[in-house]
Amino acid sequence: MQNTDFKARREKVFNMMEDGIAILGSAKFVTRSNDTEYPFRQNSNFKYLTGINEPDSILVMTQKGGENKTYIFIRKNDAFEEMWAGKRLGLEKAQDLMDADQAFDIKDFEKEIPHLLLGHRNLYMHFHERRDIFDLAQRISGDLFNKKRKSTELPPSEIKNLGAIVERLRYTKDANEILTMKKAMIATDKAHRAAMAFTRPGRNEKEVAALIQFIFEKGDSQGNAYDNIVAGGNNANILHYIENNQELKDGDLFLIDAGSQLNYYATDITRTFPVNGKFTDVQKDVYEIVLESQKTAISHAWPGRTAPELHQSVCNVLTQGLIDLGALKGSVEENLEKGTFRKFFPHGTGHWLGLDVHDQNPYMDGTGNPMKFEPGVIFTVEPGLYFPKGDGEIPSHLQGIGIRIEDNILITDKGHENLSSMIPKEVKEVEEACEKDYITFLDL
Ligand SMILES: [Mn+2]
Repeated sequence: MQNTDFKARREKVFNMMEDGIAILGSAKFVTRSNDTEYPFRQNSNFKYLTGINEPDSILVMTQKGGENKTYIFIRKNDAFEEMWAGKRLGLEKAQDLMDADQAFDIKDFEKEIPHLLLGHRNLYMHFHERRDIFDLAQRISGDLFNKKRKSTELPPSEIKNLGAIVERLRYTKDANEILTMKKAMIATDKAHRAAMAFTRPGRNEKEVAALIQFIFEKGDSQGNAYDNIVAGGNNANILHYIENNQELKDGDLFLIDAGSQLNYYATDITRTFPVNGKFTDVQKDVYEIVLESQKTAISHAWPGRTAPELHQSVCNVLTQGLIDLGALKGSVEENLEKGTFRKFFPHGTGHWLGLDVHDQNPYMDGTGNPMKFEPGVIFTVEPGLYFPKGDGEIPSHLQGIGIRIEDNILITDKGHENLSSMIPKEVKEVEEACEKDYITFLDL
């Protein structure tokens, strides 16, 4: 990515600000236990505006009288610290990478921030993240106000949500972002195919999970975008099942929701296939209903359409399907009116996708209406049907079946592009993929 991308994005933020100062903190290390930490994961908005991958960093953007300035506070180079904990970017490289006007040592934040705060009416901060920086900025503004109340240079008196501005910009992805997500999809495709080929009765979910993770880490790939769901048989009916440690049984289905990431850009793909490679008749019947609902929803993915419209199209197809399967009684109309499908399809049809797997983009516009699709918007379409074992209200031949099919859709000028169309999805394609030799996916 070019340095100018970050500057261009900040330029757009400046354009949406009225004179003011914006303060945005990086992510922090999160404790795993005692003195060990989880792998560092940068805050997505911070990454989007700076490109910087380090903790203990704060972005400050000021706008006054048409003049825009960007400052970065970050850890200084320190040979001793870097010997223990790894290389740091340092002030100069950070300033260069993100094309900032000036870089400061993060240790000087409290010293420098008062004079940066003065003379701006509006303080832009993320309302829901880094409460510590939020509190600090308010405390320092309060102290300054008490000292300077008779001066012409006052600290900010109004707080605005920076998150809403950045997350609206993130709603449409540029050409670089789209290319990155397409590249991330290569490993995701490979991992799903490898899982289909590798799976057979007697294997454990965790072995398949490890194979997927291996492919997500191999070569230029950069791991998983979220905790992979690797759910055999009835485990598929636990929507966020991540234990991934049970034996796979002959005759069961196998639901895998797994996506790799690249430069933090997520893919999010679900496929469901038979453990032994062949769908039973009833599994196929349910699968075809979910697949039809998914294709119907994707066919409505055009600029100007909305996510609720896609969801409604899914609900219509699934309700008819549930009646055909004998899981629901009565007419399509009365079932839709009562929302009876929710027992078997309790989640939404999809979500925005980008730097976060559930990308932080608005779902509603300023007037309380659903956001309209625009070219560059990317989202998931992931209908499912779930029939948990042991629920006496569910016909016994359906119990234990849990199916979800999820693709990632890009809205284009002319309609849409399915970014995951290469991953087997039709019954015949899936059964053929299950026949393949998994060794070919390992490149050892
Ligand atoms: Mn998803």
